[in-house]
Amino acid sequence: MSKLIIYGDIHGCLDELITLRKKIKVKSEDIEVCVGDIITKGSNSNKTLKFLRKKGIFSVLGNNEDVLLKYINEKDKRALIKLDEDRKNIVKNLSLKDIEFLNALPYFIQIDRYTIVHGGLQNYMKLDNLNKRDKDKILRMRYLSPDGNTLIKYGNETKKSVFWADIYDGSNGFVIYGHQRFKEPRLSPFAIGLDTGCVYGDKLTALVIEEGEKRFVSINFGERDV
Ligand SMILES: [Mn+2]
Repeated sequence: MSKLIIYGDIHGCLDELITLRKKIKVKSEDIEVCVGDIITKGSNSNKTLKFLRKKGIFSVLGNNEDVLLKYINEKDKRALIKLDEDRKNIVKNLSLKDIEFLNALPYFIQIDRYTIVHGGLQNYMKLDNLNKRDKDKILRMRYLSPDGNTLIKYGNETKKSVFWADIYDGSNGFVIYGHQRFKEPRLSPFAIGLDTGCVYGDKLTALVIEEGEKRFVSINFGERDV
């Protein structure tokens, strides 16, 4: 039986990804998908991209890839996008194939009843009919107003804000997401958050689904042996 393997935010932590794949014992027939934010912040962003391409690992688009793509594709808006040294270096070292790969990243991937997105979903959204605003929200969603209608800007959440996954009703499948960092994988009735902050010194987590059974496998930042 092949496994479905979903990785949390990698952010250029290639060594940890390689170690995690060894620990999972990935086989050629397994399907591997990333929740986005595969690059930026970590030490090996460009190498990570090449690795994913070579291994046939899929990903959805993350907000960090989105910013780079805006910079690359919308040359007239470049002056408005401030890239730090890390991002400038990544852009400088991208091959045409890397850019093709990034441009092809979708907002969501659906496999069986699982829906993989970077940030999150709101209950009103229809995946087959997303407008530009919905797409932008999918990349950046964390907290919503108490009624669940309005996205709260990063850092502006209050005690009354609700985390999107806590009120998600499962209407677009069981969602696997990243973007919001947690100490441990976060379980909600119809969603699992996988960003456990590897690039910040915590760990890289994968959700492995095999014959309907789910398990988490993690590698600590800097861990090299399994
Ligand atoms: Mn993110």
